[in-house]
Amino acid sequence: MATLSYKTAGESHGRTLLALVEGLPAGVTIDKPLIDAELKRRQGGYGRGGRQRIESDQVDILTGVRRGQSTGAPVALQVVNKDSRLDETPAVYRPRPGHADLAGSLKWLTTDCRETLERASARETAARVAAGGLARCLLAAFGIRVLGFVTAIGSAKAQNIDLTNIDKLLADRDASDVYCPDPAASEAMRAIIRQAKIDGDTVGGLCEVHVFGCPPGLGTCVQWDDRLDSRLACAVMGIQAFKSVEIGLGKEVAFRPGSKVHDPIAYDPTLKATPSLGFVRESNNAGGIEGGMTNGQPVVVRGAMKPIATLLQPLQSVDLNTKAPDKATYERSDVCAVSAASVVMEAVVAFEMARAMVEKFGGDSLTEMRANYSSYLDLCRKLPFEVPRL
Ligand code: EPS
Repeated sequence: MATLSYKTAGESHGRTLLALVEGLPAGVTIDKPLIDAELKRRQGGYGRGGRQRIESDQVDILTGVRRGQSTGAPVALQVVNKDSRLDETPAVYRPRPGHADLAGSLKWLTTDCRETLERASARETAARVAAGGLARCLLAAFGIRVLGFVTAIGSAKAQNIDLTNIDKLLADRDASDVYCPDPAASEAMRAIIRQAKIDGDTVGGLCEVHVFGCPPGLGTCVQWDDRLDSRLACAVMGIQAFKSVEIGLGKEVAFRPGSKVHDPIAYDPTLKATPSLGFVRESNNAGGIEGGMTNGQPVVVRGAMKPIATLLQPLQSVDLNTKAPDKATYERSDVCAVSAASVVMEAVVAFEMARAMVEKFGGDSLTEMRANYSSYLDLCRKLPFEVPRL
């Protein structure tokens, strides 16, 4: 089966960050300005630390693209670190609770947490945003849009998010420096970040990603690790500092009866031409996925990020060399990176959606994939078949 995959490499203060993307069909128009815009957004958000004033992340597309289009060969992406001084970075002997420091030092048999933290750092997510950018270029060819935003920072929660007008949602999100489309909530979020900074503390929050224009049948129910919901959960949980993932209603399903959870099905022939094929729902509690497959409704994924583990007022720790009690090390860091994390979440969700598209419709080229896509939707519209299917 054709599939799409990627790996990343690179340290926070190493020479560069890399992503190697395999399985991108030939003929996808690569929108470098779009990828760079997402990298820039990842660097932003109210509450970010000093590093982002040093870096100006841009993607270098090293392989697999000719004259602006993918060739079908692996695509190597690079985001160069300006703050590159890996060999000169100081040792860290006092692990930060909540960071990879202690677990990684024990794993790799060292007392210098630097060995672990350089790779564990969320700086690596720049490479994931670049890979997600390629996925978005593929999805754009099918009219699929992926939109992420922040819905909570600390106790400040978004209340009024109108999902019916995607362009307005995007404009409202981009008008907010915490990437939240609700202006009143954005103000409250800023106040929480300001206070955390004064207190020498950090804050986490919630991000939500919506995917519009998905055809039904992406993912599968036949194998647990090929379900689209399990793939999405893996991708989102794989983001540094993410502690929970939800699809649609998420954990709220546990507190309601079935009649208040499942989305009744209706048919509207005027929508037959859309990817929903005319099967409409008044609610989308399933978050667009039933049985591990898209059902034609927007896909909705939510992720919770814990507060950054590096505190200006450090928590209690021990020195790994002496075992004596001491305060955890303070490293330059962010007070809140939830806004940036929403961009990363958007990227990893986009990648999983693109992977599911390649697995269902994949061919070697976008032309072949498009032909498979439209013939599949045509077949769906022709149901029921007059002759037995098999
Ligand atoms: C980050 C870069 C890092 C941190 C942060 C995210 O840069 P530096 O360590 O040089 O300040 O600001 O990384 C972490 C949250 C972490 O835990 O390591 C980035 O580019 O996103």
